[in-house]
Amino acid sequence: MLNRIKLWKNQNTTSSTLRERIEEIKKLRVPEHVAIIMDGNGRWAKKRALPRIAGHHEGMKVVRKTTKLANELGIKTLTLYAFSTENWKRPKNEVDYLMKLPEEFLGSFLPELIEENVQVKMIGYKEQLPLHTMNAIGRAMEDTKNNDGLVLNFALNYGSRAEILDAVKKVIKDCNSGIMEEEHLNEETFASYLMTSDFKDPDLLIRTSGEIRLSNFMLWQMAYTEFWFTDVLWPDFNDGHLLEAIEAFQGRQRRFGGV
Ligand code: V07
Repeated sequence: MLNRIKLWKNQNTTSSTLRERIEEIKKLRVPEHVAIIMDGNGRWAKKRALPRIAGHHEGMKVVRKTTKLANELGIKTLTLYAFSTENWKRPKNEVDYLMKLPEEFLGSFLPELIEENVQVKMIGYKEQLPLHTMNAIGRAMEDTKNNDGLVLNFALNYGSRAEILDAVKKVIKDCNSGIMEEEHLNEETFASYLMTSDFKDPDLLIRTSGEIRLSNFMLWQMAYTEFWFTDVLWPDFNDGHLLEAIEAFQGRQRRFGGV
């Protein structure tokens, strides 16, 4: 009988439920800004002999679940890389489908996001995006602008080198017109020229699907960001994986936070 009690206790302490892990995470420093490169949607579909767009659609559902948990954990900003400036090179049918996903996502989930006090934002070059896409996102941003819970920030048609170059050009313009003085240009004032001027730098970057690179994502902003990579494909990414990434982040904080 004693043995059985011991065994039961051991099992109970070695495998925590998601709920228990969430409560432990919330006792420590939760990253304020988490950025995710949601990679592996096409590969997920290929493994199942499905068209790539099926992977993108499955990935969209994971965006919803990830947002919910991030909000619950008290993460303040979740930036999701949904479409890069390089993604226009993909087949036209795939690009057309991707450009419909924001509408589909918001059509299904905007009421819930409003209910959960989430604020929708975006960074990226809006001008090249189809009008139907921008209208849907613009409406969602307007409808959620007074919410003060999680900021759900989509990077769409975003590229970091172009962003930095554009910032440099604006700085030069402002210097020539006298709005800006060279002596006042520093890391903080320069950052205010970037698309991310509303946000603090990411504390944690997650990239799925086994690629270990930044792919032109927030190069300036990630100077001090902790990176967490996983082989898990984005459509397979679940709550347990997000908790694992944050637990790893908190483990690094504990080791290096002392001095
Ligand atoms: C996209 C689903 C997630 C995996 C990565 C690629 C495919 C959600 C959005 C979205 C964007 C803006 C917005 C609301 C939702 C989205 C694109 C692709 C282009 F305001 N998922 N998702 N946009 N994928």
